[in-house]
Amino acid sequence: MKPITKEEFKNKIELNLRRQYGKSLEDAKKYEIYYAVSRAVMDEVTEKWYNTKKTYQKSGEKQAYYLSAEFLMGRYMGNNIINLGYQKVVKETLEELGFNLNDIEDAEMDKGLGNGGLGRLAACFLDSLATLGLPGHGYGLRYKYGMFEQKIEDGFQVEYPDNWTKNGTPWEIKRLDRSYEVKFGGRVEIHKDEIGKEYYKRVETENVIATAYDVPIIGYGNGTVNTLRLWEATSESGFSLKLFNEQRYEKASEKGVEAEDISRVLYPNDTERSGKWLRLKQQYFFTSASLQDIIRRYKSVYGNNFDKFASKIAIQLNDTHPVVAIPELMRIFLDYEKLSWDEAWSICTEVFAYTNHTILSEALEKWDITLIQPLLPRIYQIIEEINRRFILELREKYPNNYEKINKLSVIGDGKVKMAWLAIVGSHAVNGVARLHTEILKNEELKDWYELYPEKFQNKTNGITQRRWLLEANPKLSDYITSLIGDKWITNLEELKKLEKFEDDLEVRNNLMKIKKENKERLAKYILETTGIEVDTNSIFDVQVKRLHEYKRQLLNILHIMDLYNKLKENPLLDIESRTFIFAAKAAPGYRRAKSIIKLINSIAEVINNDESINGKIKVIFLENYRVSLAEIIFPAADISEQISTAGKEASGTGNMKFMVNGAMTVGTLDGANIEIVEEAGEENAFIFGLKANEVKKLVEYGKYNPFEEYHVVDGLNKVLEQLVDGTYDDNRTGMFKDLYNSLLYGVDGNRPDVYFVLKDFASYRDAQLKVTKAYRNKDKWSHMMLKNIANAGKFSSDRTIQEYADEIWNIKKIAVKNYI
Ligand code: DL6
Repeated sequence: MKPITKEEFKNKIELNLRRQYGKSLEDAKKYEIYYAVSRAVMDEVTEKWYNTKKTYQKSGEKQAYYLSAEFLMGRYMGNNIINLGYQKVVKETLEELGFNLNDIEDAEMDKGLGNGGLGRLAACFLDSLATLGLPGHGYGLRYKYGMFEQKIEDGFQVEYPDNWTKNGTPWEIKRLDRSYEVKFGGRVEIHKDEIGKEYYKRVETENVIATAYDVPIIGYGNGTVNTLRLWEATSESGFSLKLFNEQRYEKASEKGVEAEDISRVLYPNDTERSGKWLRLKQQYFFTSASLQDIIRRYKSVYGNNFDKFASKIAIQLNDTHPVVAIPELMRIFLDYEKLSWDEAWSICTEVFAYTNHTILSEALEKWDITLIQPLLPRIYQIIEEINRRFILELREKYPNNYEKINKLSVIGDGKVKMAWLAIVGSHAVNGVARLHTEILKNEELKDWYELYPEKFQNKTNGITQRRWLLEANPKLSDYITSLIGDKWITNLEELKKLEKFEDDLEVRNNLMKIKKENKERLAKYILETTGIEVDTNSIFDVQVKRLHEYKRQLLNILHIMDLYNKLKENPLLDIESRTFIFAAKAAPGYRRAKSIIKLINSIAEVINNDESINGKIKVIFLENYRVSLAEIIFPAADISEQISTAGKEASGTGNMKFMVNGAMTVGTLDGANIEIVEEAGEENAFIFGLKANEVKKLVEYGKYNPFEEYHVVDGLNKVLEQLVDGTYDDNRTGMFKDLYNSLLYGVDGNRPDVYFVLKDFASYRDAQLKVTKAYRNKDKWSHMMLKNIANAGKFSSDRTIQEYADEIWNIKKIAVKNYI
């Protein structure tokens, strides 16, 4: 295909504007230009997309499908333009038309169809699959409302619907020809076929229609366009004209609303039974539609012979959310395709693989039988049968060891344990960083590892450098390319070549200069959104991630309180100026996480308005953390706060984005921090705190008493008392008192300071002192920065995906041919 010219591109933009809005360039709004530019680019994508599909089909090679309840894609336009190699032509065309590409990009709403790390990882994986030319696609849910829009009102988090489709959705294609029926409820009947063989039939079900929306996933510079297929739910008989005409309006659309609820919101609040019901519905809905789609595609080539299924298809289960796919594939094989149990089961276990993303045992999903049985009666029967057969195996392996058999049973205590089902039904189980996988093998899933050692693998997470360096940090990207060429874009290990400049002062000064410019970009955003002016010579110390107690934003803010106290006691205190930057969303029902947001904001209010400290420290909470905001934050950070309680963070991926953008880690030896430090060198990070085995021992001995820290660690008692003495205002909600109690006394039956915030406080403060010292020595600092960037190669999701492809999926690169 010939590359598009500026003239052609301009014509396409104008044409799309006229067609979509009946407008010319002169009177088009920014989001209309965004739409028209996107559609113009989509015209170019569709041919490549077609060629990719055709090539895959003709090759007959194995394909992988990534089933995930979350895909945190962010914005499409900038990334797609870059991967297609159209950045120059689009930028220049827009400039000639009097627009700025960055401004137009800002009109695109983020696709926040995920919560945090797990969903963003899925998005990075798709980018890597396409860039590596691997036949791998995503399947998920097209939530009408993604992750909520967060506003901070009076210091509190307030949630608003995230209406991401409001500026149009030019990057997707609705596929009316790809829709499937998904059945809920009803009963199971046993029938006999012509030869007298029994089969199961679901009757009196509520049927929901799944309709596909396809999003192109564009590989960098290689002509590959894979697919992310997201399902939308509608009802077959969604609207009753009869009831409407009887003026029973609510009743008339009731069925439609109920069906549409399935793809209405990401993570419906599931504290109540009805929320849980909806969540399970979502999971079954998207996995069933995806499997029906995969089977349709397979059958179009191989007909009803499933012998090749496992050698042509790999399915990755992203956490437990899509695990109901295992009994669903069994159901389809048994009830529709009439395979025997053994045939069906052997295919299933070869096809599925499961990734675990959490050590928090409370986060491992379990469904009440009283929920799953009425909602998915046939699925429940199949799970029972899977478990019955599994228990028979266990009895042989562990005769009379009832305790172990009970522990491993997929069904127990009135619940179905989805992680257990995943392990039984998959050929591979992986953790997402080395420490995480070791903890799974030796602690959380110890019995399972003993039973199936061959299934366990580690796949340390990664991030795509195309979004997190090339797109997010154009200045640094250009500079790196000028030093070592541009191969790093598809092979991040190339960054290692930067090491030859480690003694080159000019290079290191340039890195510092770029960092400063990126800090200025962030400072401008901060000023525009909060009205607060920050000093770009100060250390930008950043903690951005979901708000969770184990991630310990509380440790960060307690340290800030202490620093502020010290500064008040001694205004001449010799510290380096710092801007502490936070951004985080708390789950709507997670009260303590919301208290921490309120605390950060109350402290920010006091500190930022205290003239006596001469702006030496500032605290910024940026609202509505999302991918596009993260793209401005990472390049501007000096310090990356990765301070989870050791053993709790499965991997982390923000830590990798900071590293590749030249920020230094202040962190515990947790998750992927361990591997980051290994690569960068411990002297190029600020490591503190308890190690995972020390945390484990403290928990086991049960002797930890936070009052010891309270009394012994200088300044800590003052900080803690300030939580309850009115120094900071929680608007009489009792939120700060609860934080105080949770740290010192334990609430709701929990032990005090579950996450060892106080235990690690002194060591954290020491690490922060080292930061101050290191930052003063610009020579040292710029060297550390270079070392971090140069050694970030391991953390590309290209490396991770190649490992999945080779060691779990067994799929190979396919070069796309031209069919049109
Ligand atoms: O694997 C991606 C990401 C990890 O980097 C984070 O460490 C981990 O917390 C996250 N896990 C989840 C799952 N639920 N919980 N909790 O989001 O996965």
